Order: sequence, then structure tokens, then C-alpha cells
Amino acid sequence: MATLTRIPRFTTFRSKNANLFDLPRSRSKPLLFGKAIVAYLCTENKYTYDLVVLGGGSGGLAAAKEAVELGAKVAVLDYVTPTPLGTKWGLGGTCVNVGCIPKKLMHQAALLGEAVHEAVAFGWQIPDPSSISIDWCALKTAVQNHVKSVNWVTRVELRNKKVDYINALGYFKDQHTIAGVMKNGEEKLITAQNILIAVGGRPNYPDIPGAIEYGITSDDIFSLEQSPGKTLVVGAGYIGLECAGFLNGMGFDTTIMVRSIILRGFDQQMANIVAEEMAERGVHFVYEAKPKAIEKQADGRLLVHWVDKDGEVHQDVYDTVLFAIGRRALTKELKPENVGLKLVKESGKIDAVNEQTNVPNIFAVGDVLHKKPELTPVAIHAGKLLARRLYGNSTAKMDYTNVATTVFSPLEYGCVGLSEEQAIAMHGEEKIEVYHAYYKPTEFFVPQKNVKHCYVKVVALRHDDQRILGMHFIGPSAGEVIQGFAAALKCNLTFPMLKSTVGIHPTTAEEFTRVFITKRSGMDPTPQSCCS
Ligand code: FAD
Ligand code: NA7
Repeated sequence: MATLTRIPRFTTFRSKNANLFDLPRSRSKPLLFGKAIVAYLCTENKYTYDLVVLGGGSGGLAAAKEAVELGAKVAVLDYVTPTPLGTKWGLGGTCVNVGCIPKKLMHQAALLGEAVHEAVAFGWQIPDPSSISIDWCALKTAVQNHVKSVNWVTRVELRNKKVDYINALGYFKDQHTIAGVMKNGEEKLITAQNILIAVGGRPNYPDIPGAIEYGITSDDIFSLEQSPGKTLVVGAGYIGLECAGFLNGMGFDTTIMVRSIILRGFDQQMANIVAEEMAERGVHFVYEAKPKAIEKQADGRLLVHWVDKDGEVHQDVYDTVLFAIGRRALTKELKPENVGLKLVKESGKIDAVNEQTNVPNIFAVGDVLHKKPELTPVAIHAGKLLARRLYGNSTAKMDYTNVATTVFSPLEYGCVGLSEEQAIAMHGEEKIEVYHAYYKPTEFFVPQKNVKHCYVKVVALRHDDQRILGMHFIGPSAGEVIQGFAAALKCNLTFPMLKSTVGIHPTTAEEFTRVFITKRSGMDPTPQSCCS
């Protein structure tokens, strides 16, 4: 039976300049008593909370913590529905548990394997580098220990900041009431002035026989009990490429099944360089193909039937099939119809304007937003800014343009701004200048690493101020390289400014300050000391 939570008559208000005060809850205009004490004019508040956040991931937690700092009374509901394989995790959302963090650690594990081989060229005495192999169980345990420590710190932080954490799956009862379904099935009703949707998304499974029974997704891979072995990754988006990249780097036989193109939405020249580089490292690519069915053989291995572009059916056997075919926003589960919340038909996402949904007191941030970058810092930034607008008299709005990102493949591809195709579509080919260069990282010389795919590209306006519209970098530590240039783009970086920037030598980032060959010129962008 549903129970209504008791509305406390008093709540603790904390100000940076004041001691702790017990004041009747609710907030409106601040009153100043003397110099240091800030209190709030108290009016009767009909809701338990000022803000209830649905989803304790990147965006929800950032908004909740910011709102509490600004004096709001906040609760966060977070609940993880186990995967079909039974994988579940703690507080913190996708990034911490099954996204950025475990992914970066596995990426690092792959890079270290590569480094062991390189170390020999630098004089390290390693008994038999060809015999090294990864202990998946040790890696998985180390990664999961880190994830659990972050879960713990997150819970402590919420407690210290006095954000109420409720481990329940929330849905709308009405515009100001959320029902939270607890683990034991009991429902708890919570009322709030404002509600923030930050429920993120979960991976899709294709509608083919055996997909759910035998397939896994990124939600399972980072805590998989047994070594993945020979793996088929279905999907050539950001997540498919990254998972395939680290698995191959760890020595697992890895195949990517590509339905159409690599990295849809990214600069296609760069995407193809990434794929070529991965193929040279040993990743197999099956192009223009789709899985048809998965069966479990008597030996426990998975027999995958797949169809090529001509409709011909093929089979191969794998130990693991990982689907990375996109993600679904968890909005239907919120019962949006109970509050008249509109969803975008094709994506099920929310088309919010400045994080404001079509319902006045209901807001949304993060991966649930339609046509916004699905990235942790985007969710965090938008969540913080929203909380400041709601509770801190701020007017600052989230800028979703020129957000940098990196594909850890494992040679990284970092980019910010427009792709070459997008720039041409927006401005026309005649108005765009593309500068490019291959380069050879100094650290690649001694171990004679392949430099064929280290490439930079700057997309700029050809005339006027020659403003830079996009920057693309494939090479070591691309994420670190592109971050600073993202700040420069925010400050309206122009090509002359870039050229007048003195590089740091010997780094790979300095390659951006050296580009001068335009694609239009047809000159060879390969440096003489390189790739011969
Ligand atoms: P989430 O972090 O997904 O949090 C939503 C939370 O709400 C979850 O805990 C969910 O269980 C919970 N929830 C859902 N429904 C309900 C409900 N009804 N009631 C209560 N709780 C609910 N981004 C980067 O910036 N860099 C990266 O390197 C990167 N790598 C990634 C790698 C992988 C494999 C994946 C899957 C994602 C990666 N991302 C990366 C994306 C990043 O993880 C997301 O953009 C980010 O987590 C989105 O935050 P969010 O707050 O919108 O949702
Ligand atoms: P993406 O980026 O949407 O990529 C999905 C990939 O899966 C893409 O290559 C699709 O091919 C392919 N796909 C989609 N449906 C199918 C089916 N049914 N069968 C085979 N292949 C399919 O999703 P991700 O999961 O990589 O990442 C989503 C976001 O999460 C990403 O932006 C990160 O920021 C975090 P297509 O190009 O459509 O032909």
C-alpha cells in the first residue's frame, strides 16, 4: 500500500556565513540579520522537498549537490534495474559504474600491455615480453574495487551535504508527486516543488533470437566474471569501437560488425582513420552486416548467424557477443502520461528548452535530452547551471555547442566543434579551409611504432576572421590535447591566432600550431621524416 512520507515541519538550513539554524522549511526571499546571518522568510510550504531528482548519475547528482548548497531541500531517487545477465551496480550512474570510469581503466590496461612491448626497445629487461597476457579476473576485480570506492564516496558525500538519497525507482503520480518503488516493492510517495529528470539511458538489444539470452552490453563487460575470449562487438559507434579497442589491446580476438558507417556523427575521414588504425592493430571488421540469430552450442560457445549486404547468411563462433547498438532513454518508465510530459516520438527523449520540459516545474538534464551530447561533463554542467537558475538567482544557460570529446580506441581520437562535413554543409565548400598534417610523435621513433595514423585537422572559415570551427586529432593522449583547444574555441580562436601560438616541444599537441597545408592545395601532408 502506498504511504505518504511525513512532511517535516522543520528543516536544517545551512549558510556559508552562518551557523546551523533550525528554521521552518520552505524558502523565498533571503533576509539579512546583521552582517553574517542569512535566513529565509518562511512561508508555509506544501511539499516535502524543494527539488526531487530522478536519477543519481552524473547530471542528477551535480544538480542535487548544487541545489543543496544554495539552500534547497533535495532528495535523489536512484535505482538500477539489473541487466538480463543479472549485472547491477551502486549509486553514481552510468559514467561511474558502467561507462567512462571503468572504460578508461580498461583502456589504460590495454595501453600498458602495449607499453610492456615498447619498453624493451627503451632498454627494459623483460624476460619474455611475447609471453605476457592479461589476468582478466585481476583486472576486473581492480576495476570493480575502484568503482565500489566511488559508490561509497558518493553516498557519504550526499549524506554530508544533507541530500536525501532514496534507493527507489521513481515515476510520476502527478506534477508534484513522485512514487518511489523500493526494492521490496513498497511504494513511497514524495512531493516536491520542482522535479528534475536525470534518468539517463540503457543499452539496446537487437530484436533477434538469442540476443537477450546470450548477448551482453557495456553494462556487463566491466564486471564480467569470466574472460571475454573471442568477442564479436555489434555496432561501430563510440562505445563499440572503445570496447573492441581495449579487448583487442588485451589480446582477445575481436571483431566489429558494422551496419553502415563508422562513428556516425563524427568527422568521417577521422572515423575511417580510426578504423584503419584499429584494423592494423588486429581488430577484424565485418562491414555492411547485421546479426540474425545467436545460438548456444553444446560447448557453451555462441554461434552467430549474420547477414551481409547481399542477403547472404554467414556463421561464426564467439565466446562473447557484445551489443553496442545505441542506447534508450529511460523515460517511458516514468509514466510521463500522468503529468502530460511530452517525449520525442522517434527517440523517446525529452526536447527541453534550457532544460525546461513542457511541464513548468519539471526539468531534465543529461542523456535523456533530445539531440544533446551524451557525455558526463555535459550532464554535470547542465545540472549545476539549472540548480543555480532555480535556487541561486542565476541566469547562466548551458551552451551545448563546441563540446569536446574523445574516442579511446585505444589510439585516441579527440575532437571539438564541427566535422569537415558539418562545416561544409553549414557554410559551403568554398567558404571552408581545411588544414591538415600527418605527424610522428617523438616517443614512437625508438620502438618503431606505426605512425601512419597520427593525423591532425583544423577546419576553419576561409575568409573574414578565419575563425576555427573544428579541431580533430588522432594520436596519443588526444583527450588531453583537445581539452585546451576546446577552451580556445570557446574564446573564438582564429587560424592566425593558432599560428601565432608557440608550441611546446616535443609534444604532439604542438602539431596544431604547425599546420599550414590546406587540403585544397593538394600538397602532401606527410612530413619527410615520417612514414617512409
Ligand atoms: P546516468 O549517469 O545514466 O544516471 C542515471 C541514473 O538514474 C542511473 O543510475 C539509473 O539507474 C537511474 N535511474 C533510471 N531510471 C530511474 C528511475 N525511474 N528512478 C530512479 N533512478 C533511475 N561520457 C563521457 O563524457 N566520457 C566518456 O569517456 C564516456 N564513456 C562512456 C562509456 C560507456 C561504455 C558508456 C555507456 C557511456 C559513456 N559516457 C561517457 C557517457 C556518460 O556515461 C553519460 O553521458 C552520463 O553518465 C549521463 O549522465 P546522466 O546523469 O544523464 O545519466
Ligand atoms: P551509437 O553512437 O548510436 O552507435 C550505435 C552503433 O550501432 C552504430 O554503428 C549503428 O549503426 C549500430 N546499430 C544500431 N542499431 C543496430 C542494429 N539493430 N544492428 C546492428 N547495428 C546497429 O551508440 P553507442 O552505443 O556507441 O553510444 C551512444 C552514446 O553513449 C555515445 O554518444 C556516448 O557518448 C555514450 P548505424 O550507423 O546506425 O548504421
